[in-house]
Amino acid sequence: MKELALHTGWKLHEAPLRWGVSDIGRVMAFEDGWMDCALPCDVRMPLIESGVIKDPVLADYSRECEWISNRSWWFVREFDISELDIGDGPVELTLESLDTWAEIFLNGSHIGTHKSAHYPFTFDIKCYLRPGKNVLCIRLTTGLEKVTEEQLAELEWSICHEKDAGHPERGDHRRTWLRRPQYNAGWDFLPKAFSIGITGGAYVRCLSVAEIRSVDLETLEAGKDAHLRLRAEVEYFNPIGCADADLDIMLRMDGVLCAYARVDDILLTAGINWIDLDVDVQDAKLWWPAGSGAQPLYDVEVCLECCGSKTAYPKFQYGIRTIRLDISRQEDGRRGFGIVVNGVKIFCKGSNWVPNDPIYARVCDAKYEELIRAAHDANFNMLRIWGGGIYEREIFYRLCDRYGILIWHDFMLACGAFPDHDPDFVREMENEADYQTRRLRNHPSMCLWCGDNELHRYFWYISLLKKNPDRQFGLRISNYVSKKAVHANCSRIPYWNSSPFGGEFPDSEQVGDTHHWNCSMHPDMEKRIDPMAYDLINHAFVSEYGYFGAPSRVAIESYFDGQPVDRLSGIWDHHNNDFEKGTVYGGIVKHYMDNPQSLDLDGYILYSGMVQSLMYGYSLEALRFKPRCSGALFWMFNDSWGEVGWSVVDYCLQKKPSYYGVKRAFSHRKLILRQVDGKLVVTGCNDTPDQVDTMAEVGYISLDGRVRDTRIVPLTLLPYSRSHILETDFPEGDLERGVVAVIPESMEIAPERLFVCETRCLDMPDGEPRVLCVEQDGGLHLTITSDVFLHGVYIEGVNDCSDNYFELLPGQVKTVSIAARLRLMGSEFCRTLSVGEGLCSNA
Ligand code: BMA
Repeated sequence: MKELALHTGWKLHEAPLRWGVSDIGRVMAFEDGWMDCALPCDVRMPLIESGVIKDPVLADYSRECEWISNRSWWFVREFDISELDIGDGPVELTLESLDTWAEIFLNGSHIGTHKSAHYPFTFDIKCYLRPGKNVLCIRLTTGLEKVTEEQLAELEWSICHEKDAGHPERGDHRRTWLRRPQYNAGWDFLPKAFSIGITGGAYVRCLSVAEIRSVDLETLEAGKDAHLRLRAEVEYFNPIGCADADLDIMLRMDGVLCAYARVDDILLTAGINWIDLDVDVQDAKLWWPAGSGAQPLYDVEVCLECCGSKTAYPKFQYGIRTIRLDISRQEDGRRGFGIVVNGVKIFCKGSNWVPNDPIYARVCDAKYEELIRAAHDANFNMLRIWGGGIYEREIFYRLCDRYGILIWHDFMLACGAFPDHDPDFVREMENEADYQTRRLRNHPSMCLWCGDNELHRYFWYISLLKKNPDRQFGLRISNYVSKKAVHANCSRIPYWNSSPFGGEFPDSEQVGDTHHWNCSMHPDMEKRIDPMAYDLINHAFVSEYGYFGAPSRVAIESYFDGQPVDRLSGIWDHHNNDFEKGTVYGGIVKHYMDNPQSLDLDGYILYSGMVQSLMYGYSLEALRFKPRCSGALFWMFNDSWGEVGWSVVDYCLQKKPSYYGVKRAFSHRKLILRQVDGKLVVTGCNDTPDQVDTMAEVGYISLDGRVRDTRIVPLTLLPYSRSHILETDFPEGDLERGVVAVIPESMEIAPERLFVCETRCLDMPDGEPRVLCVEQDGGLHLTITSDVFLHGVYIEGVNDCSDNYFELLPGQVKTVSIAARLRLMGSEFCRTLSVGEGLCSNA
């Protein structure tokens, strides 16, 4: 046996914080108080399981857990090496993720200190091993205790967003000195709940005399025949000699060999060796982002033969595609910012991704799959991994490859001053960037590395740099350290210094991306809740902006943990995003009704969700409408815990009404209507390679359906296009009693109406949705219509349907596919279809 996985069979004990390396004997002498655990393991997991603490994501229990950071935590695992096939090479211990400050012992000897959760601890333990039973012990703390007041003073005590932004309970100034996940120090979207633990896998591996340490597979040309280049890094462990070796690579799809290349008789010299090998793939199947094509993945095997033994690099999947960031100058003199895949400019549709839990070690693969599938089903082609979180587990990247989700990946620095003047910190960053760029470079989904989240913007706003001209407070990491790592390890993946970045100052319209928070965080409530403000954005790429909505009843009841849900309670406040500041009620008043405080809980969830849906739907369309804009990522897709907040899928994986607003705005084929200079302008978006030609009805339709002042026009959506396809005189009619609409004949493109005034200003006719037909196969398919205009038609009690919380134009027939049973209800502005069991069986 070559490898021992040490995932199960661990024991955990706590001790005072001051117990350090020299106290290992005292810890090992504990006779009781040990908790059983398995990896990945945050100490909170066994503590919750054994009833010592309550789950910090529930109620306000996060406040009761702070003592955990003031203890040291000792993990112990025995393992037997009798069955290990130890040869001439090293025996390596790998601990994939240690959060954060770790002292590692083997058989009582201290074998290392590791200070980063962002890259593994790897060490040759051969000379520490004993025959038979061995004992591994790891002491872990948050690392916060290591940060001194002097160090904080060196950074001018500077972090943003939490403590300094007026959220005294959230955040901790010490976080930026530590290479640990930043978000669980407390952020606007979750409370303080520091992670501590062995948050990845653990292995002992017996290596051969030579091993393939890493491979870099690059697509040089992606045409009918593709040309790839493999660069393998091979380590020869004999420190004083050479050896002969052969290396080969095989690409298979569905078990069929598609390409093979080999290099014979290589001379490996002591230490590290680089071997290049070109590979041609005939009739290559190209990988595309979702909506623009398929995601064929080749199974890749790279093998080395040396000194009579064969070793292989772990098999991986590879998508053939080229990637480029187009920042060329545009006609108006400004620069663009667009991702180009296989030579085709992609409009990036998606959102920001945050860790799924403050206790990220407990997030299971099924949750990742559910979320990435939901992103794909909402017509996303991009997620941005935000720099305040974590480098995700392998499963995340595999799913993105499989579902065609491009990844904009920040390095893990966010919102604060970081000690780039400290050599130790810089070394940690170098190790982290080197490791992560190698680890992730072969994923076809990886399309952009970005230095950090908001550091450049932060220092633009505050005067720290001017006060300390010799300091850069972290900018050096993004401007040099991470940039160099990307250039050295995967230069074909574009790099951007920060998000936002570009132009004379971050957020400028001239160059780069923007975080457009001027609307939803505007001190003036009117500006926060006006969707049309997003029509005014002129940036090349919007990588953040957000709007609030309530989570599902399921999520709310779960975080009230059995206590009655009360919107005036402390628990409600604790689970309300720090920046919400009355926006939800403000939005409901603007768009639906006075006195939203009187809504019951279901009404609050529904109407806050409808406003969030409108705000996201309208704003994403506004950005997609602009020829200059090449990407729209809202903040944020998922939740770290249950709260009234920015996300569209909540902590309990329930889709909020806004999920569907986003999904419609991101349809791969889509018409977007706007009134420009008194004209009706229609933009046709077609992310797909197939052209669509259709006739469409255009004009004014009264809400009651009686007036239909329309005409028929031909529309063409060229392959991979986004352009104005129709400009016509603005239809005349009373816009409180009717809508301006475009209704294509083709079922591939949804009808659209122009938003001109708040829903509450529309003179809504009486009417109900009618179910024309119910079909059932694997799921349920409802064909619904209405004689009059209906807003907010929703099917209650289902989480998985093709559309929900939608409008029906008079006479429109729409089919919705559902994965479960349903019920429909009504309210003043929102109409629900009640498809209970009765209706299913009557049909
Ligand atoms: C952005 C992010 C986060 C933050 C979000 C919402 O700027 O980078 O730091 O949570 O705003 O406030």
